Amino acid sequence: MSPIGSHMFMCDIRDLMTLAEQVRAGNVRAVSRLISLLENHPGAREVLRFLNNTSRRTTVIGVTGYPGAGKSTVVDRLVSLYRRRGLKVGVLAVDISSPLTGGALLGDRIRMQEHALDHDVYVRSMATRGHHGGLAPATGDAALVLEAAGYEVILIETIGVGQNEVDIVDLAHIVVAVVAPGLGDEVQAMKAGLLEVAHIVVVNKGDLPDADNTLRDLREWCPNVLRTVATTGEGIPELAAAMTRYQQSCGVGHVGEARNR
Ligand SMILES: Nc1nc2c(ncn2[C@@H]2O[C@H](COP(=O)(O)OP(=O)(O)OP(=O)(O)O)[C@@H](O)[C@H]2O)c(=O)[nH]1
Ligand SMILES: [Mg+2]
Repeated sequence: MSPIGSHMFMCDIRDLMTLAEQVRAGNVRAVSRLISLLENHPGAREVLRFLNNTSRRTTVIGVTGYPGAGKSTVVDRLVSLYRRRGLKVGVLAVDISSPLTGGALLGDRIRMQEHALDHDVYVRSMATRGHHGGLAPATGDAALVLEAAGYEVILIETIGVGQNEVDIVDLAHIVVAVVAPGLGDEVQAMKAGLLEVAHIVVVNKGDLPDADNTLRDLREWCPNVLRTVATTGEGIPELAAAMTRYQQSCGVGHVGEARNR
């Protein structure tokens, strides 16, 4: 057996295989343990080949946009919607570890408490640790772990700042950009970067007076623009439907369709 890792961490390949097996059985503790392992010890990536992800049909949805646009609120609503359809949902919230979002994580946790007792919802925040591209280094690996554990929809919340937002495209089947009305210059900057990679653009906070202008403005740039009011849930079923349509048109799996169990 080949031990991997540093002196701080030794893990027998047999232990990793056992852990992978527990993950595949849907064991939540094993999921958390393995993600932590992957975050802290790149050597543990060897485990990924034991996850046998080949036959799964997981949909990975990236939700990105400026701080405060309402990403977490949109994600929370989508979690509820997919749960009502009987799907297991994983959420990876990438924390940019910046003063900008200082209090946001706590807010996310409080909101997500509604799902805390639901065994079919897994929520985890991940730190970017200075990694560029708006994702934490192990986000992709964490998504693979959740997929192996049988999560059918994985929502990745990440901050998009202009041109930095490229990694999410490699990771997610669908990228949703969340924009709030009245951002002005920020929306202009997003057009150059984020909106180019987004498959669907959501103008959230559709209850604000400036929402119509922002919608009109963005529709000149992007065919797939929707309005949501995430705080009330307005527009969320339409967003889910738009994602399903997008996936069907691309022939990549089925987003959030209820399955016969
Ligand atoms: N008026 C209004 N407020 C909203 C709406 N959606 C979210 N908010 C509020 O906007 C604030 C930010 O929402 P979040 O969901 O935390 O936004 P976020 O994009 O995840 O923020 P960060 O993670 O900090 O980047 C919260 O106070 C929400 O209650 C909406 O549709 N209308
Ligand atoms: Mg958030």
